[in-house]
This record gives sequence, C-alpha cells and structure tokens, in this order.
Amino acid sequence: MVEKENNKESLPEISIEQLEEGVQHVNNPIIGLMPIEKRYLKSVKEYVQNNNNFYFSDGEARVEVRVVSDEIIRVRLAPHGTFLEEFSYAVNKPEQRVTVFSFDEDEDKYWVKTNTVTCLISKKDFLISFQDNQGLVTNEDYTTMHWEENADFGGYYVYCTKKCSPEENFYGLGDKPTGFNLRGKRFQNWNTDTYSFAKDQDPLYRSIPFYIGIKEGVSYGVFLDNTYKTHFDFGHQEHDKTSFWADGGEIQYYYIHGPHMMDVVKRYHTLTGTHPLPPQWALGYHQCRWSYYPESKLKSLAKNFRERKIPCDALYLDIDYMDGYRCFTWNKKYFPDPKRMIKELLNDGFKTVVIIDPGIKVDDNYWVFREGKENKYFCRRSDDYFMEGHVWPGRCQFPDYTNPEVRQWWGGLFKELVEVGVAGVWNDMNEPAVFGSGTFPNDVRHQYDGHRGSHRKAHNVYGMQMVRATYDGLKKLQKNKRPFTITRAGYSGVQRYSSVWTGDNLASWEHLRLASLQCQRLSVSGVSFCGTDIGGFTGEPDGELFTRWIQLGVFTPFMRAHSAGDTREREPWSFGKEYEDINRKFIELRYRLLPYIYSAFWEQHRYGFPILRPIVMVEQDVKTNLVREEEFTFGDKILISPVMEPGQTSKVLYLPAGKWYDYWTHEPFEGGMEHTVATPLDSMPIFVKAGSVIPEWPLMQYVGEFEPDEIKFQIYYSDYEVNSFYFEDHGDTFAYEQDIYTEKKFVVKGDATMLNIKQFSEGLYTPRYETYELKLIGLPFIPSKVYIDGKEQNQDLKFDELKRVIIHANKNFRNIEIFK
Ligand code: MIG
Repeated sequence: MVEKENNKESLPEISIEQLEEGVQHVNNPIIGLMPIEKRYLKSVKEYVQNNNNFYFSDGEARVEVRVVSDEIIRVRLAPHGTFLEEFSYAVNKPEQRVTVFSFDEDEDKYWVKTNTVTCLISKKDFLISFQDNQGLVTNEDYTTMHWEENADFGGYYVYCTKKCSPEENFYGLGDKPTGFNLRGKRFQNWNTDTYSFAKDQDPLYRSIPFYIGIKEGVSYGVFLDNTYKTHFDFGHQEHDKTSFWADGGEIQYYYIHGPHMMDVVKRYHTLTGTHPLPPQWALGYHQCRWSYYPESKLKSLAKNFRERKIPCDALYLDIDYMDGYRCFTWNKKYFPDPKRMIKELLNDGFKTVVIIDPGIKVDDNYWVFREGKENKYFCRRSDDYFMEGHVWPGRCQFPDYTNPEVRQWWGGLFKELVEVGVAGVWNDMNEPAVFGSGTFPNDVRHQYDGHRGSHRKAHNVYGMQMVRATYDGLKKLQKNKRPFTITRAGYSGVQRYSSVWTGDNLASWEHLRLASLQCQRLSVSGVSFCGTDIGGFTGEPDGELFTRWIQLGVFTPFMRAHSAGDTREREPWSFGKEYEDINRKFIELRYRLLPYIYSAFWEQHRYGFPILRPIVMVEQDVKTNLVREEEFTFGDKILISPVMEPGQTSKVLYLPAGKWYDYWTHEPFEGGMEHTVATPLDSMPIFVKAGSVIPEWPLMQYVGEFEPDEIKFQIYYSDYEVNSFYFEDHGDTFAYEQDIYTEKKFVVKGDATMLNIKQFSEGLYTPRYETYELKLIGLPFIPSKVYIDGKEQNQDLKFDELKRVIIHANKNFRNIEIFK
C-alpha cells in the first residue's frame, strides 16, 4: 500500500521571526504598506473588583485576574477593553472553588492573595508576578503582555513574555518528540498529520498548550487556554525569556501553583478533567495492522493468539473493512456477516475495534452523506461553499464537530456498529488531515458551540470534538457500558473522551526512545491513557527491536502493536521462536499486573495522578545528570528502565531515594544512586519500591476469561511506612459513579523483628473471591508467628526458592502482624 505524499507542507503563515522582531508590514488595500507595531500595556489607571474577578485597566486595555482556586489564578488580556465571551472546550467548570482570598494595594502594586498564591500587579508598568506564601517569586513577567492587530483576519496576535532564570527547566506540552526538558527550544501547536515523523519534528498531531516550570526546586504550571495556533519559546530566542503567544484569541492563561510537579499536574487535571475509567479489557494487549482483512485473515490471527497462548484482548479493523472507505459501512466481500464474525471473535475473548475517519464521501447514494447534506452538518468556506478535500474515500466533506447538533447526529451514526457488536472506535485523520493541502483552509467556518469562528480558531479542537461526539454517542448506545475510544488529534481536555496514540512513528531505536519520552510527556500533560505503535508504524523492526518495544509497551498505559500496510507481518510470533517466547513472557507480565495497572487508572481518574511519572517528577530535586530520560515509574510503585539500544547486555540506571527491589530476583537495592544491571534480551530492569503492595491476577488469555478465585499480592518489606492503593469493580460499567467499587489502602511497615500490614476499605463493591494470597518479599528475619486481626494463625512460614514467605488471609482482614 502506498502512503500518500501529503500533509507535509505547512500552511502559509506569517513567520514567527517576523512577528518577534516587533514590526511587520501588512498590505492594507487602502493605504498600502503600513507598519504594525506591538503594543504594550501602560500604567494601571484603575481597578474594579467583582467577587473573585479583578479588572485592571490602563485606560484602554484591560486585564482580568481571577481567583479560580487556592492554587490557581487565571489572567486574561483584552487589548481594547472588551473580553471575549467566556467559553472553553478544555476547562470543564471554570467556576470558583475558593472562599478565602484578599485584595490589597500599596504605592507600587496591587496584590490578590489566596492561602497559597499571591498575584502581584505593578502599578507603574503593569507587570504581573506570582509568589508563594513564603514570598518566593515563582513566575514573573519580563515585559507586559502585548499584542498586535491582525489586519488579515481581525483580532490580535497576543503575547506574554516571562523571565526565565538560568536554572529553570521546562516540561509538558503533550506529544513533542524531543528530549524531556524543553529548555532552549521553541514549539508550536497546530494539529498536523505527520506521517513518519522525525525526532524534534514540530508540530505533531496534538495541541496541549500547558507547561510546567521548575525553578530552584519549585514547580508551577502555565496553561494557555487558547485554541489558535500557539507558540512557546523556552529561552530559545533569548536565554532569559520564556514566551508564549497565539495567532488569535486572547491571552488567557492559568497560573497553577506547585510546589511539586505532581501538585501542578493534579491541579491541571482539576481544570481539564481526567480520563473516565476505561473498560478493563482495554488495558490488555491490542493487535492492529493496516489492515487485517478478509474475515479469514482475522480469524487465523485470533486462532494464532489462542493456540500460541499469547494473551490478547482486542483486534482492529483499519480502513479496508469499509465499502470504498465510506464510514459506517462494510465491505461485504471481505466481511460478509460482521455480526456473526464479531460474535465468534467475542466468544474467543476478542473485542473488535474499528477505525472511523471524519471525511464523508461526496456521494448522493450514501446515506451518511445525504443526511449530513440535508441537515447542513458539513463545514463550509467563508463564501458558503462546502469545504471539500480528498482523503481515502476520494472527494469528501467534513462534519462540523464544533456544532453540538452535529455531534449528536454523529454519535447516533454508531448505532449499527454497536448493534453488530463493535467494542471500540478508533478516530484517525482528525487533525483534520486532507491530502495535498494538509488541512482545511483558514477561512472554513465553524459553529464552535455558538461562539462562531474560522478554522484558525477551531482547527486544534476539531479532532477532540470528533472523539467527544464518538464517545458520547457510544456511551448512549451502549447503555451504561464504558466506551473505548482512541484518537490521533486532540487538545487539552481530550482525556475526558479518549485514549491517544502517538501516530505514524518509525521502526527505529531512536523512535523506541521517543516512544518512552512522548508517553511520559503526554502523561504529565493530562493524557495518561497513551501509547505508541509498538514496533514502529513504518519501516521494518528486527526481532530485537520489536521485543524491546513490547517490553516498553507493557508499561505504557495503552498497549497496541500496529504497522503500515507495506511492511512485513508484525505479530508477537513474526520474528521466530526465541522472540515469540520473550514477547509472550512480557505480554503475560502485563496481564498479571492488570489489577495494578487498573488501580493506576483509578488513581488517575479519581485523583488526577498521571500514570507515567518521569524521574524528575518522582524526585524533583534529582541531580539531572543522573537521570536517564527513558526511565520512569508506572503508578508510584514500579520503576522501569527500558532498554533502548541494540545488543545491550547491561545498563546503568538511577533509582530515586528510598529502598527498591528487583522485580525478578527480589534482591534489595539502595536508592538515591546509580546501579549497573544486566539486560539480557529476555529481561528488562523493573524495580518495585519497598513497602509496596502489588496486586496480581492469575494468568488469563484475555480480561474476563475467568473470575480469579484469589488475588495475589506481592508485599515488599519496608522499615518505613508506605501506603498502596488497590481498586476493583465490575470493570465495564459506570456503576463506580454510584460508589459501586472498592478502593483499598494498604499500609506496610516493618522493623527488625516484625512486619505489619493494615488494610482499609471504601466503597460498595463485593468481589466473589474470598481470600488473598500474600507473598512477603524481603523479610529481614525468619518469621515464626502470624496474627491476623489479633488471632494467631497456623500457617506454614517457610521461605520459598525466591526467598518469599507465602501466607493466606481473608480478603477483609484489617491487620496482619508477622513476628520473628
Ligand atoms: O493516511 O488508516 O496514523 O495508524 O493505519 C493514513 C490508515 C491513514 C494513519 C494512521 C495509521 C492508520 C492509517 N492512517
């Protein structure tokens, strides 16, 4: 299959350099070439307070400072004094969540103060800065916010320039395929289909205008909620300035206080939401390819997984399952009876996920096109012509997903797919991508939920609104079953509707490294449910690269192998027995750890914890020269240092402060230092934090194959107190919203002669199993007595070959004591 050469040209635009030089010339039809100047705020002349909103004016321009919560303050700029209507696709509920704040002024400045943050506005020069309650300045303007009139479209280019201190580092911004620290670099956000993207290529598929700064060990965040093309410069043009700007709309940013990076990310989640719980099967292994067809091919794929005993939960249908690439249709030659086929796959434990693109074929005999045409659901150009472009089906028109009525219609289109049993939907090409031109022209109009705008404003949210419509539609049609969706494009907040994958990567060792970086970065940017095309989309991995990618994939929240149509077969067994056995071992590991992985999803959903945590997040004051960027923790208990080089037999890694255990050998390791560990192909460095309680399932070939009759917990001895969470529920409904779940907290602490494990429970779910198997790892003494809830037990307390002591307890135990 030939990939269309497309989407690579960028749109005509005014060069950033021109803009940054401060003066540019635009061709005004009436007066010819005229200079456009950047204009800056002057002195503050007056202020008005309205509840938690403070308005400062220099006589013409106005600035709004809003106390959003104790730790979040929003700043907006209206160059001519009138703010745009309050509306955001990213921020769920912009309402106030705080009661205590104060306002004061002295000769030089005003200050708006909450318990944690003070926002200072200097009277003379209108500079804004933020301090913590100890008076430490975390973030301050270098120049005042400024703007430039945009004569072509109306509105303004809007800018904010902050001081950047020599020690300051920057993180976030979503899917950027670059080193973890963004310092010294410049980026833009404009969702772009980037087939076979390269390291450092920018922009890619998603726009997440949110970054985290760490200065002198203190973290803060800035979320620029602006959907136009946005730009970020982290000390690139000038080493002492961090700037962000947008090609339209408002400067509207949220300052989010830390002091820890984790606090910042959690608070960013309070603004933009978290992932709903995915159906549990979606955390299993997914097998995808462009494309598996016809039916016999899919069937033999399924058979292979079961016969070879390689666990798998989902199989994908890429664009060829459709009739001439018409969405919501089937190619009946390849798939004569989809309902029967999907049912048969399901009986064997496989869910079927299908791709749906936004381009609707212009064809009056095609019901989706007719409905869209009759109801005026497709996007139109400024002069009312329909927006037409070529994608897979040929000439297409495109629904305006920024119109709630269109979203409603779109959601309903999934009715038949749900009826035939499709379990998940994959939204592709929604940057939106168009062959040849790349994307829509800027003059395309969008309804924008009643806040009309051109494509300049709607481009970056188009894909997010598409997958939102998809998610909401599925949720309704599936009657309280959790939808599974995956999207390529997105904007801040997309996590409320979907998982994402990083797009068309390459089968190379460099891309394996990028996979780790991109997923970590997405995770701290609000999109934890992410993954990469395991093995690389284009090009050919060898067995070693594929296996190393599977190993990393076990620890990416979304685990899917995918490959382009013109590549060789890419299944876990495609590279020969040696690799197949290792791939199986690691996919099995994923399935054993599913209850741990699921619990991490719950912590993300409920508390806003990112699932992947870079080492700088785990240990904010870590010496950066010790950090290997590919290393991260999954949840807060398991650390992974994936192997990133061919032929590598050992690697040096860093363990953050504290005590750790080698997952494979149970050998204890000291943290706060580097270690050299062996990395044979059939292994990968995995470490567990002392004090952890890690739940494991018995091995299943797919989620729900059987109900476990016992949950196993690996309990790692610690001489300091450590808490662990464990979550369980039905796994595929929204009953958890009515408290039908169980959240357990374990508290582990030991000393030289005893180990104590406490359990606390919350929620209304009762699992069917009765007992736990507890594997005690790292005991520094030979145990002789066990008490469960005060009663001495008669259990065998011998060490097994892996130096573990295994005991059993009722699932409702409250307190276990193990004595020397
Ligand atoms: O123009 O559906 O990124 O995962 O297999 C290419 C075919 C369209 C791009 C996606 C890729 C998918 C492919 N799609």
